[in-house]
Amino acid sequence: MSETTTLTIAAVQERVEAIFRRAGLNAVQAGALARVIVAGERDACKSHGIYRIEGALRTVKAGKVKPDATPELLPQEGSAIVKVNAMGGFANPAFELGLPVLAERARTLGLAALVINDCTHFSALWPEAEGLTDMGLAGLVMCPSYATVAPTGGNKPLLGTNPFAFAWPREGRPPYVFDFATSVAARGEIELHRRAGKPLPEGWAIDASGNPTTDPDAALAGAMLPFGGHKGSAIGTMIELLAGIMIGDLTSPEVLDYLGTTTLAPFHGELIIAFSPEAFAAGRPGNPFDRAEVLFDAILGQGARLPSQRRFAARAKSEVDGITLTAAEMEQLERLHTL
Ligand code: NDP
Ligand code: PYC
Repeated sequence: MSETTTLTIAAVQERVEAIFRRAGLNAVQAGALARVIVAGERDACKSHGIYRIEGALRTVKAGKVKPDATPELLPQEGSAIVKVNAMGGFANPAFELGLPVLAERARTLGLAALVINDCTHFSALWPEAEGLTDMGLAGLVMCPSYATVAPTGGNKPLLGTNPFAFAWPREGRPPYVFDFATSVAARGEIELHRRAGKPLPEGWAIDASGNPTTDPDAALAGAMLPFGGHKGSAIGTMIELLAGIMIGDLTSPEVLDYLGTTTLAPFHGELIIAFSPEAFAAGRPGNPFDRAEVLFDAILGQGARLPSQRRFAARAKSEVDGITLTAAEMEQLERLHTL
């Protein structure tokens, strides 16, 4: 059995943040980035954990993201649309800046949207989704990526893996959250299979000639497939429209043209929509949160699990036992710290 090291969540945060600071990121960028990466490790979401540090650093080195950016909140007093310009930095600090204003507007107006423009986004969306439920709000989060997914019936990369998350707050329990790529799997999963020398499951990808493949290299050179056939293809397209074109930011094909590669983190925008369930349900019978619990109980009552249940169980364990890293992951952290 290979050697492992267990560190507290705070110790991993300190190490990851130090790596980003040494690489020239300002405190605002480094802190927010380290928080989402460490949250990924804490919640056993390896495809968006410390494995992502190298990609973020490569993107900084390539000059495609500004390590010293300070996000700016655009003045739109009272509007349901809250806009934050990430100023060419990462999306995560821009979200942290916009969230309190978004929450205040959603509570006042019943719903509000946060538009983040000019950002690099490489992380999972559930940290943003949970930011909403922490404020007692439900919400949707989405962003494009870069062209790596063929639309159903097509054979070339066009759509992104376009992640989509939803969250609903629950009293005294972890929220209901789902968060997934609109491709069969996140691109990070293909890369992790390649690194582990493992074949992909059938139905994930096609090669450069449009034939089905289970070879991760052939998949990376070809195209990934949308989840659920035409349904995932349409949802991926909706995300290009709402979180690309509608917010005046790049679509996945435009991101690929801009970057010229999928080895750097994508530069585009992000859309977060927050709802106040109380405001929507006002004047109608029943408390929306109590009614939601009835639905969740019925799902669980059939022996099904709720999305994020695995993740929250991993989080509860990490909070007690710490985060266990492999020797290769520890070596990666040491190496990146001395770059
Ligand atoms: P997964 O298929 O691993 O998981 C998707 C969701 O489904 C999770 O909420 C998961 O909960 C839930 N789930 C899984 N199995 C079950 C089950 N049996 N019953 C109920 N719920 C279940 O996600 P993807 O691989 O598609 O995406 C992984 C991550 O990659 C996401 O966080 C996404 O945001 C991110 N991503 C980011 C991109 C970007 O551009 N920034 C692009 C693409 C993806 P649980 O976690 O508890 O298992
Ligand atoms: O895993 O598909 C992915 C991904 C793309 C950009 C960030 N994550």
